[in-house]
Amino acid sequence: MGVRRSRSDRPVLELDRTGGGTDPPWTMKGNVMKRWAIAVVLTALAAPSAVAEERTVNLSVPGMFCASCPLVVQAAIGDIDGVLSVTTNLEERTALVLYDDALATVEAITAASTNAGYAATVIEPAS
Ligand SMILES: [Cu+2]
Repeated sequence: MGVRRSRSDRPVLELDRTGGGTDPPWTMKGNVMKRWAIAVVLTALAAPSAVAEERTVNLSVPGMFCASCPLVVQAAIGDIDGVLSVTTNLEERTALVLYDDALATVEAITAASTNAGYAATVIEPAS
C-alpha cells in the first residue's frame, strides 16, 4: 500500500515539474507580458521624438454661443486630414486641437473653422 501511494504521488510531482518547466502556454504568456512591458517602456522613452509630429494648438472661437456651435466646429476641424482630436470648450469659447503636423497645418485648421462660420484665432502656438 505504502509503495503504491508513493508511486501515485510521484506521477503528480512529475506532472507538476513538466508543467512548470516545459509547459509552453505559461512560458509564452510570461514572454508576451515581458515584451508588452518592454514595449510600453520603449514607447514612453521614444515619446519625445515620436510626439514631435503631434502638436496641439489652442484656438479662440468667440462665435460659439450655444451647445450646437462646438459640434459644428468639431466637425469642421475634425474633417481635416491629420487632425487627431478636437476638444471644444463652450464656456471659454476655445477649441484645443491635436494634430499631426505632417498632414495638417494651423492655417488649415483655423480656415476650416472660419469657413464653417466660426472665425478662429490661435491662443497658444503649436507645441
Ligand atoms: Cu450655436
